[in-house]
Amino acid sequence: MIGKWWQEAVFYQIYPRSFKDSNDDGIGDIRGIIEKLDYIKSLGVTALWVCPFYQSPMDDQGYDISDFYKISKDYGSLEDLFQLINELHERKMRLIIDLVLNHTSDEHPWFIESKRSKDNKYRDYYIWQQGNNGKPPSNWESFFGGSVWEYDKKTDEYYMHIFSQKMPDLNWNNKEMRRDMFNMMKWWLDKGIDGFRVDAVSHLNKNWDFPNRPIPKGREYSPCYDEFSNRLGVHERIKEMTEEVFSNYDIVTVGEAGGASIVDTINYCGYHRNEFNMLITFDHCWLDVSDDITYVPEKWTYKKLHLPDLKKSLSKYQVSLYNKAWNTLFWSNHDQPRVLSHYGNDSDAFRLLSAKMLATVLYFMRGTPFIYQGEEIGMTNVYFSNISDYRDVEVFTLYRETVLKNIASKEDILDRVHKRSRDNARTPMQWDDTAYAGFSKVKPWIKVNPNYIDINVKNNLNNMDSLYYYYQKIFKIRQDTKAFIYGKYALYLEDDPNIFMYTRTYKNECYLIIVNFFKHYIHLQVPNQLVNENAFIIISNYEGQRLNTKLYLRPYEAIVYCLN
Ligand code: TEU
Ligand code: CA
Repeated sequence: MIGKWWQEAVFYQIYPRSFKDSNDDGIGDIRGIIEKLDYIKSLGVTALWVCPFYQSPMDDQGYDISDFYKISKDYGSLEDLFQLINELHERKMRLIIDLVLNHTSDEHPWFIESKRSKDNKYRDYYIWQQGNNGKPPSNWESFFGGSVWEYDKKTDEYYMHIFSQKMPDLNWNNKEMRRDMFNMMKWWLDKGIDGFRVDAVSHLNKNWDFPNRPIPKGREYSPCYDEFSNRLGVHERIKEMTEEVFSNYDIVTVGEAGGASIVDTINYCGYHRNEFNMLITFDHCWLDVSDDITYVPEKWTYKKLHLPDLKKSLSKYQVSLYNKAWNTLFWSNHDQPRVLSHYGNDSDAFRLLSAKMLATVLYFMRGTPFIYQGEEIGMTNVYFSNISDYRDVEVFTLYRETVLKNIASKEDILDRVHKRSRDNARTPMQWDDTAYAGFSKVKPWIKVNPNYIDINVKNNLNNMDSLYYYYQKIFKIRQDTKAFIYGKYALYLEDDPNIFMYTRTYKNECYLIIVNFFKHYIHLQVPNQLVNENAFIIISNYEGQRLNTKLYLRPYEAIVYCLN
């Protein structure tokens, strides 16, 4: 299947709280997005994914929704959102919005009712269970740390929350709840949006036997995510959603399913599955976590990246999904550290080169690019020295479960937070070098990264060699070259620890992508069959070098050759 608009699209992800503040209250908003649409469009972006802007107590920055039909006062009004849709459509761009189905806020009227008594209509909208002799129903660990169960005194039962305590999980076995959710989805689609990114969808189905599972040494709960992730039953739910809602609209749907295997992925978004159009998974984002989970959950662990692991991970999806399903291509989002600090090199000397290398290696692959705000200007992780500068509930639970329980030192935890925290991606967008980076005229809800003086949109736009123009060029090339959209992928030198090299082939066209992933100089022997006298360079991050059987690659050098 080829030729769908979303296969040829370039998505730009916006985290509204941190993008642009239009009314100077320190919080980004919908009108701020509207102000910047021309900036985004000139990058070559054709569609936006905007993270949640619904009414919310903001325990998890809006993923905890207390009214699906209202816009948070922080972000504006429904009229603002309708204007955003219109302004996008006038520019021939599209909008997908976040659809959060796994949970609501504990301040949602459904949950307030649900808590009231065991026999009210909404009780069964959530997952309530009796305790086990004074203990929670199971020993499962929440993604945000601590137990997935929270005790409720009034009715003497526990409710499940796989994220924060303020995000009770919905019970997708309940038919009325599903009907209410489908109506909500239709309501939004009737407003003219072009699709959904479906949040945490892999968790809609749980193991209702709630078995206790082994607890790793030194830890309190069991990180047995498979009890509530990517279980087969979830596909029945998604199929029903497609039948009842999605299939009646000309839209795109992108599911988010952390931990989905290749088989799972094809189940979620295979061309003939009637589920989603694409899937977001994180295999390639987690290749530098270690198994040292003696006192912190896996996501806070670290080891050095082994490049062949990354090649294997990305290539596996490139190859296995061919003719079966369509890939998403992304390095970062609002839940990941900044890729430039994560897999690149954020030092002054190598920032630009490594950022261009990362863009080259990923965005010439097969699939739809999803870039994250600030990636195109080279934003980096932030290294706050105080825990109190962070805003993410996940950081607070980590701190509570380790430092406050005397399990780890403050320094240790801060170092892990520097590497992994989601707030790395959530500092305000850096527009220029004026106070607060031109994001707002007042102190923002989270501190600006101090490197905004150098790293900002204004500097990027004033320099033809900048990352912004490099991204623009990549997207232009993709748009003009079907081979980069539909061409077949083949990996070379899969065990080489430094070089990432692959080809894209389509009809009689062939392209060769070569990058040096690290900072040392490398002698590279290019396989003979790829070397061709007429090869020429399409894009590179240095003064280019002609294709030859022997190449000497400079730090982070990236080159794309046309071989025909
Ligand atoms: O993230 C979901 C998420 O991180 C997990 O579902 C993921 O699949 C898991 O870590 C895999 O092991 C989304 C949002 O992107 C995030 O910002 C929210 O905090 C979260 O859902 C809850 O809504
Ligand atoms: Ca604002």
